[in-house]
Amino acid sequence: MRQLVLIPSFNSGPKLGETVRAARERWPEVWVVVDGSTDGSGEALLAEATGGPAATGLRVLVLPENRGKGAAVLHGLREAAAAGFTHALTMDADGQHPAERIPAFMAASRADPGAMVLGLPVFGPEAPALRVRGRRVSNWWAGLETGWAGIGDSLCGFRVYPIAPLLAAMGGTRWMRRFDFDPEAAVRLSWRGVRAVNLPAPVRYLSAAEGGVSHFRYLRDNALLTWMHTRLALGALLRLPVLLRRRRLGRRVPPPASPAAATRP
Ligand SMILES: Nc1nc2c(ncn2[C@@H]2O[C@H](COP(=O)(O)OP(=O)(O)OP(=O)(O)O)[C@@H](O)[C@H]2O)c(=O)[nH]1
Ligand SMILES: [Mg+2]
Repeated sequence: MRQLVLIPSFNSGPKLGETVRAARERWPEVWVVVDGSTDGSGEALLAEATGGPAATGLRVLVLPENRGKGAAVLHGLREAAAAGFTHALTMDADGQHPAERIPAFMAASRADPGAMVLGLPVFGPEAPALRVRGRRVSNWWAGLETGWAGIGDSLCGFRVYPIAPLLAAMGGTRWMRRFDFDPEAAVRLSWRGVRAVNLPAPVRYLSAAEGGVSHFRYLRDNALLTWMHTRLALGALLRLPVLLRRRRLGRRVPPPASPAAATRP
């Protein structure tokens, strides 16, 4: 088993350098995929990565054009698999994810290598209510699509994936390349029989003054997520016999009553 930290980054500004430093303090192998960034953050990191022995374990892959978060992760996963890595911890480049949780997540993955270790976000009071409510809806759908197989949070990008089944899942669809990556990865891996281990992960929303950047666009990305859940719900219908059999075997998690109930605080 070989584990690395994989950070997709698109125009993350100065937070990219801070995030990478924090990750490298906790893990020896940290790779960054710079996804067609135009803000100079990639160049600065690239210079650091070619800076002699201090850069050992740091690798920066640069995509010349922006392709989307999922496509950036996929590029990193393929390179990582070719280099002999078996598991990847993905985390955002924008300072929202807790680097101090890397060792605990990697340990959980080592204890159960066949599983995916999913971050269960613990939000502070600054988290936008609309986003927190929206993810409850996404979580409800992910539960339904997997027969309530135990996905704690469908959207959190702080996770450890077993690389081989994720590459197989992504190879089978042309979706999962943008914002639809995180939920679809969890659902498709669950369909492939990959168990979910859920661990808490504090997630911060940084103000612009603190260097926070988000590329989430409410209408565009909610439309993408709605289409994603539509096709995953159809995929779940096709897999209904398998999902029902798994539920009968006892791998069930009690579902909330409805998406509306799931959105109630
Ligand atoms: N949105 C977006 N993110 C990308 C892309 N390529 C790489 N990423 C990285 O994917 C991660 C998630 O992107 P964010 O825009 O922060 O999305 P998010 O954290 O789910 O959304 P917020 O909760 O609003 O911050 C970050 O590390 C981005 O830098 C891309 O094309 N679009
Ligand atoms: Mg973010």
